Amino acid sequence: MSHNGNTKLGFTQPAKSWVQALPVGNGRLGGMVFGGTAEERIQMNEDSIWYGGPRVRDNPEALHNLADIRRLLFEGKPQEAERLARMAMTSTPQYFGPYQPLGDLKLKFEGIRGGADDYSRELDLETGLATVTYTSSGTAYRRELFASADDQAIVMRLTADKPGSLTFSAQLTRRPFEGDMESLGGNSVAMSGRCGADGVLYCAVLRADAEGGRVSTIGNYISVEGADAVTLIVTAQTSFRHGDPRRVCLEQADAAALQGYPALRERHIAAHRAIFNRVSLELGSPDSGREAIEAMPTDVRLKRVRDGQRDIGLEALFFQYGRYLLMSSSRPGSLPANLQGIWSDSHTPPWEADYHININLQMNYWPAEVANLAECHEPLFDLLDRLRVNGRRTAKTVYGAGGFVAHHATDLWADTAIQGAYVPAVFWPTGGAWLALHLWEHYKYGLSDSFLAERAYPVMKEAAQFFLDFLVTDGQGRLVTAPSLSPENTYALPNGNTGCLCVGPSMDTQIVYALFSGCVEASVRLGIDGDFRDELEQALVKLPEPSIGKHGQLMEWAVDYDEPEPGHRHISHLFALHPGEQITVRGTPELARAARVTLERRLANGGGHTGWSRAWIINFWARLEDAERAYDNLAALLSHSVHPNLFGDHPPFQIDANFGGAAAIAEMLLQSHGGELRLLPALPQAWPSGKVTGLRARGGFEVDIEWSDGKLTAAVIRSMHGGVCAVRTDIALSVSVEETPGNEIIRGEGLLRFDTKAGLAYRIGSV
Ligand code: FUC
Repeated sequence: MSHNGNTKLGFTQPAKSWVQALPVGNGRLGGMVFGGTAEERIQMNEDSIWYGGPRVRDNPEALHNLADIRRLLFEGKPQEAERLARMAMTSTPQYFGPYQPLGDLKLKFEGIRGGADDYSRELDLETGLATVTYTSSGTAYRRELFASADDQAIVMRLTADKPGSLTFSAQLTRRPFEGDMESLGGNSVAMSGRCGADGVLYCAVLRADAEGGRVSTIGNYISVEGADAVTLIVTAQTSFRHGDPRRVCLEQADAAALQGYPALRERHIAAHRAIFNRVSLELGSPDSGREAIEAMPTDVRLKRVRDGQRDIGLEALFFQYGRYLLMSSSRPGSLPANLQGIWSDSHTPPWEADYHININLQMNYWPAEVANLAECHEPLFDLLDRLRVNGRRTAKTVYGAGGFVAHHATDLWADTAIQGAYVPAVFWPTGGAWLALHLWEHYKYGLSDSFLAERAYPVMKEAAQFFLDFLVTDGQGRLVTAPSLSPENTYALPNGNTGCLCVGPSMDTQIVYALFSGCVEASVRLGIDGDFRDELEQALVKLPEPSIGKHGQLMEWAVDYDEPEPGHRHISHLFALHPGEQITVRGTPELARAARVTLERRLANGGGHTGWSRAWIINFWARLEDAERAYDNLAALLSHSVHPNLFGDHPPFQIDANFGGAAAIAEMLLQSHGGELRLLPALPQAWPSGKVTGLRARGGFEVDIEWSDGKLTAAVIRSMHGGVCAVRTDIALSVSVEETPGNEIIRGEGLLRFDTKAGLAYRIGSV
């Protein structure tokens, strides 16, 4: 196998299971490449294939029971409140339908018997190409596959080193819910169907163009005989986007075929590289004897890591893989990356493979800005636009409130109702508010005033309006959410009872604090909405402060309850530490210490057992600038919570660990919350030297950092918008404008501030 560097996954066998297959995607279409020799299976997805249609599910009983539910909570009777909420608030029907597969592309080859030699199956993150090569009976075969964003098709090229060697059948299948198969004559077949009585219509088209030999259709099959080379094109669409998905599939397949393979390939690679290569990461020096390890197959490397050996190249690969997976599952015009990105082979996937918005969907987007994939964030904003419409209705029907609300999970249709009846999760009205903060983050990195005015602020404002109506006064004049809960945790009452539903869980207060403060700042920047701003400011001072409990921990609930499960996977009450910025090491040292106690207690009680939870923990330690704890948890993530193809493991597969883990690696190298850049804030001993280029920082900067012997050696900060740049450092630095070396404008230690001009780069060196 070729040298891996840190941008390739490679195997020396076909995939036996789905989590050994290699993922490709263009945001909307996904493929999992198994790479069999006699039979190939490409399991495929299209992002809008979900079971069932849009529904209005808000429970009409909710509003007139709301006061009673609140009263029971204030009286300290959570179980009675929960009983009533379960019946009066849970939506009807209770569940929305799951995300489902498009189907499989299956190839069956003639003349390939027994074992194949020189087998290799690779995924090149830099080009987005999956490649399968092997030799059989003296003939060398090669397959190359990618999902093109420009051409909206999955494209596969088959070649062999001897003319006329390609004889195979190709078909589309969708077991166990087969679609209607259609032979289009010539060289194409189609498959179409409907996902439930009121769900989307879908269609997929498969087309084969061969050089040499013969192509024909026989029933549902495409037959290729004695070809020298073949290009297969799959297109797929649903009625979610198009009135006539079949027509669009045919047009897109024709348009792709017309270009021919070399042009399709070249266009794809150029567009893919233009995004992927914005960031590079090298951990350790290139000549530190890692080549031998990096040339090993990915599963072998992973096994070494599970056996306790270190592979920092795999850590860099995991970071780049996170970026690759985000650009493959979330691109402008696609739906957001769901619990499995876009890759799912089940008609009944875990948690419907939906959008869980009490941590998981947000975590998916943590790397988007810092890892220089800002446009991949857009599908989330499109979803928010639709949540806002449905959420107005839910806010009014369920709570009698203005603004918009979304609960703990949503789907293709941007459903905002209370989803399901699992009490620890569902009665949580803060999902939409948390998502709205993603618009604010996007603005803070990119500083586009039109984005703030037209997209971000209106959604943030409406999310805030809901809470201005929904918040109630507790006995002490403070404003709190009720009913709500601390995602998905349970507390113990002194009488032995347990509860989930509560008044004023810390996470809610922290999210509302971040949202209201963000709206205040945004309205000042935009110079609008003075009265609304006053209202928010008056509410802000009535929000409870984060408080410290009997163990020295940050309190999860308004009352310092005991926890039946102290190692719980959710650590919601540390939102203020990450992704929020209310708690910082230097700004609120006591709260930062309490956050540390909370983390230590969770970990001492078995915390971090799901992949995403472990990924969040790394981010927390990075924010606490505890490099070694961050690194230990990264090592634990890689050794316990990833599959052979490096997909994150909940278990089962869930993609948030990939994205949260990638974001955490960035967070260890660069932080920019709280108005200052910190270079290498949590650099572990395991990464004594290295280089990262192209990370983004809030305030409109792009940053390259180099270090050796555990110390920063040089950094370049490119200013996109001008303005003051503040850099926190613990070693003496000098800053000069890069174009005129030696033109030192500042030297110092601690917090360096310097003015920047848009378009100029500033070189930072140690003195
Ligand atoms: C939240 C988590 C679970 C799982 C699910 C999809 O409910 O508590 O661990 O990740 O989302």
